[in-house]
Amino acid sequence: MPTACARMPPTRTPEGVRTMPYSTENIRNIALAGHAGAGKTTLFEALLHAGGTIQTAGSIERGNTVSDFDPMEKERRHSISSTIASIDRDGCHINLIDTPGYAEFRGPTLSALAAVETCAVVVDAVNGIGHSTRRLMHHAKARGLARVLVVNHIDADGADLAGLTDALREEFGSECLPLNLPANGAREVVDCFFNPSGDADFASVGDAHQRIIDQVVEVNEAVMGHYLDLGEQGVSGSELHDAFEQCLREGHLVPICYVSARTGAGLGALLDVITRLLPNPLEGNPPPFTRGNGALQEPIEAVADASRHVIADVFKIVNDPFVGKLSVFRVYQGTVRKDTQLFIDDGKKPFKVGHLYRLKGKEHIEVERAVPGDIAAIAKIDEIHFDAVLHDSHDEDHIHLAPLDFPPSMFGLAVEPAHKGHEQKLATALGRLGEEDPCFRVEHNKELNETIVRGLSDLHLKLMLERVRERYGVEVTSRPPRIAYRETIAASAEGHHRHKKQTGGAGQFGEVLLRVEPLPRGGGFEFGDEVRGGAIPGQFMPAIEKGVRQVLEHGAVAGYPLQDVRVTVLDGKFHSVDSKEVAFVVAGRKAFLDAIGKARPIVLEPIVNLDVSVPESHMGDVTGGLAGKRARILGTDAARGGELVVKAQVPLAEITGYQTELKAMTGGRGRYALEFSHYEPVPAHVQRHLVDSYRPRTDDD
Ligand SMILES: Nc1nc2c(ncn2[C@@H]2O[C@H](COP(=O)(O)OP(=O)(O)OP(=O)(O)O)[C@@H](O)[C@H]2O)c(=O)[nH]1
Ligand SMILES: [Mg+2]
Repeated sequence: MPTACARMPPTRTPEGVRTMPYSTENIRNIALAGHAGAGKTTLFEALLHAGGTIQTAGSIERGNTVSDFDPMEKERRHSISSTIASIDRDGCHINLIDTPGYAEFRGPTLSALAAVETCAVVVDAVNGIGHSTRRLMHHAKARGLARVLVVNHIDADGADLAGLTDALREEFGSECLPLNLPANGAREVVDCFFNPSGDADFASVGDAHQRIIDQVVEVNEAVMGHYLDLGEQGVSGSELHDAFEQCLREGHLVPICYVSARTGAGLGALLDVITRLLPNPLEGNPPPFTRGNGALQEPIEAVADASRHVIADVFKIVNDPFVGKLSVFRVYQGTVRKDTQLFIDDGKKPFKVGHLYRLKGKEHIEVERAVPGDIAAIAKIDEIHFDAVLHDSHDEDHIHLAPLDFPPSMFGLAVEPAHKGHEQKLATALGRLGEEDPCFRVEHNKELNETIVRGLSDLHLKLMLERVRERYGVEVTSRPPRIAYRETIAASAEGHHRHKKQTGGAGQFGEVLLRVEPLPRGGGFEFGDEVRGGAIPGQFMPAIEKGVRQVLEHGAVAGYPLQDVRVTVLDGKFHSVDSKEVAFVVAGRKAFLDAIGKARPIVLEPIVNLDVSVPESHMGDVTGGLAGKRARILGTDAARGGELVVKAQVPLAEITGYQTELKAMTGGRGRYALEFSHYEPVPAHVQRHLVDSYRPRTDDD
């Protein structure tokens, strides 16, 4: 069996801060994700307490937890941003990240997934699987993370743990297997991995043990051979650990663990699973780093070797008006030390790491170094931005970590300061908040001289604007939301443009023939080059791509960003004197517009998953109301307190004023939550209206 990390004695920094020396293989990085109210923040607190990081555990109700320290989080009793703290146990250094469950704060949650090997998806034993559970399981899988399902609230009355376990396996696959089981009326849990027998509240410990061992040995022929020949005792600990880790990496096993963050049941067992079984930064799937831009991007490997050049990725920014900017990063390669000089992305000028910190909620604890795999923070370097790659040599210029699949920011509001003269203050405040939450975007519409903020829901924008007032003292007025439509094409077509201009001196010449093809929904954008025989020299491809991207950004038929399209340059002509970058930018853009015109352009609208919780007596009003909004009702679930949850998919454009409507319909007793689901073509009459009201920018060539 794998042993826990080697024990090492603690040391003290000159300031007297107690630190444990640890190397990469002793690190575990875990994000707690899951639906709102599942108990992540309480579990985070309970684990810090059980692991000895804090002496007493706070609670959400008392507002004294390590996470949720922000006044707005305390007031709302929900997490809004991610929080990091660590546990030193059995020689392991566990970096835990608590993340918000509300779909509006998916930005900070997904950002945290980029920094960890394991995502623990926390499920509330009473309320069961929700949209967010599915979404987060999907995101974690897509990112190649090891996943663990943590069933919390096992102490609660009415928890049907056997039923939930079946439901989890039905929903997420038979690879979801209990690693421990609740026992003694959910007052404790009994391990089923290291332990082949015992009594549990439901299911047989022996069977659970057998199933998990069978699943683990299946991935590796050599281990399987030993197992079949010699039985479990013939398989060595390290063999089993390696096979277990491989299972997690390949998604062949998703362990289920049971806890009560309130009573403490299962916490020790969960910590044991973390230290003994979960991947360290040398294991797991490699992080998706690439070098280069556009079509020239190639994957590269960051090697978790402490002596190599530094590669680190910034996954969280906090702008405190008093303390300044805090940049939190994960080290992938090399060692970041106090006094190291680091470059930001492709910047030429380095900055010096004055102080390096480990985080414990809002506390910053000074450390000397951060080894590969560790999470650390630097203060007061204004140039650092979210997603920046920090490195210590120009050999690592042009390196990026693949972006996360953030949901699109569908809700928009046009905002302005309530008091004249506060324009600059507002711009600064919005910019700072945009740095903290990648799903909160700020745009400036030059034509209308309008600032638009975009976010994931009306609540998201409302809270962000509240922050502007609280943190930066700027009052804001806003106007009704706009819908983030998208454009795409429904057919393949070719487009052509010859750009030729002779104005006195040197001319401009560029000719492009290209093909456009629809990609599946969510396919984004692909750009390829199939030009033969040097008809267009390779050096002009980036210019053509630039022209194409201009259209992607501003749209072709209705003024909305274009997506899900593949563009392939097929042929063209150039002129040895007159062909310049600008000529191919124009030719690329116009050839693309020409192709789109022939490729059945369509406008897409965001469709959201809507959960409306209402007392049973209002059920009919709600479903009736939704029927008039082009909604598809997916079903109805029973929830706590005799409420029903109506689940539906509905176009976002139809429910922008739903808050008021629902309140009126239910006398304030209804609640709803929504989350982006996908894009779908708008009905023909809506498309006609959007296209007719679009006034394209005047041509500028
Ligand atoms: N009975 C019981 N209550 C719990 C347990 N864990 C959390 N709670 C309570 O559930 C509520 C929600 O807990 P949180 O920890 O804030 O949930 P969360 O998942 O962090 O929620 P978000 O931050 O909104 O995503 C609080 O009132 C907790 O006290 C548990 O294991 N048992
Ligand atoms: Mg929370």
